[in-house]
Amino acid sequence: MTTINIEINTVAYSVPKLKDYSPATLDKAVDDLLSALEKESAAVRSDAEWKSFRDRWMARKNGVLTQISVLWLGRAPSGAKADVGKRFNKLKQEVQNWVEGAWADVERRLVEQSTPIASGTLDEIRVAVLERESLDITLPGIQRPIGAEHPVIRASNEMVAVFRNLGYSVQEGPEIETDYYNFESLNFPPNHPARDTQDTLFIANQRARPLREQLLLRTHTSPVQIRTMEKMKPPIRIVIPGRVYRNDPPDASHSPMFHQIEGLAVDTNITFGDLKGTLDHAMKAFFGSSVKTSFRPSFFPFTEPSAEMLVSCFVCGGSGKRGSEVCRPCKQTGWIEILGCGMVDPNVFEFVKQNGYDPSKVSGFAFGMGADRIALLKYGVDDLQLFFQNDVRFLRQFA
Ligand code: 2NL
Repeated sequence: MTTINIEINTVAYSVPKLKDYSPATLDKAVDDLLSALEKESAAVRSDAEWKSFRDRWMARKNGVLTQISVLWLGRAPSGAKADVGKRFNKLKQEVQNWVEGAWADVERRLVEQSTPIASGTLDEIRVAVLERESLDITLPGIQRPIGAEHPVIRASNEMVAVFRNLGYSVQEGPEIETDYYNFESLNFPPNHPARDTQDTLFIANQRARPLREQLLLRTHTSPVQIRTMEKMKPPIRIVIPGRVYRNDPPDASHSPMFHQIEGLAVDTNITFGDLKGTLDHAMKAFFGSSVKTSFRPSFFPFTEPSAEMLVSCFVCGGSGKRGSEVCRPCKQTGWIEILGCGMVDPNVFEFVKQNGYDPSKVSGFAFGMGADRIALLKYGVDDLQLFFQNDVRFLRQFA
């Protein structure tokens, strides 16, 4: 059998005006009030309900007691005042008792509902509640696991730190760039085939703009070097870490988003010797003092002459062999390609000539490397995709 409890909505009690002040009328009014009080008190179930019950009856502003003191006591003829006053004081006491009682019921209900704590007398329950709500502030706190630096960011920061220690400052710039900063000012003229090597991701609907203002995702961090030369006069020494984008399908060594670190030094009389000395030092500081460096000719649109730098393989020590096995990172050559570099092409300086970069007065070297690649090499990871899948079991190993 199913029992359905139906709650009958009764109209809430409201304080009536008294038509006379005879004891019979007063008795009846008090009785009505008390039975309403009892009923409302029994309906209180929760903390919030109890608060509104208390306020309805006892609030100074417009509570039932206040209304009674206005409507009954205040309007009583002088002959009835004393009697009404006495009844009012009794009522007040009665209301207080019911309100307190209702709270005790709520408390008891809370304890019963949620506890293994035993029931008992009100005092026993109070002690139990207190005990449960008490807090031992000498207990150790809850340890929340904190994240770890991502290996690519860590490698990038370590490389940046090497250059900071040489007096280089760190610069950053936008990842959405204009054609001018990403290509034109770096000596990639419009329609020049050198642009094809970059697999650029273009922002849609830019055709209506002049070419130099068209937006794209930067393919290298070099635009920041131009932006910095526009705002800082020579001499400068800067490193630029950041994300770059190319339309390369992802595989073990490619990703459409990857990280670069570029550097630039411009002053009077900067030579290729400065480039070699600086980069040789940087590689020893980053990979270990036993690595050697080697340079071979290359081409970049923004440097002339240009070179590729290699470091001796720090896995096989340059031998190309690991015991009887071949050395993978250097493909048995004993050398690993690490970065591209060169002397800043005078054509690049022409774009910032007005800010003191007159190619007949200053010279400089620049270099760029893949931060993801140096992280792969330094931490012995064999698949670039592991850096971007964000599997905590992988990332945790770098914590
Ligand atoms: C590479 C090669 C390189 C630069 C970047 C540069 C910037 C300016 C002027 C001249 Cl503003 N050069 N940057 C120079 C040579 C190489 O990067 O393979 N990067 C991953």
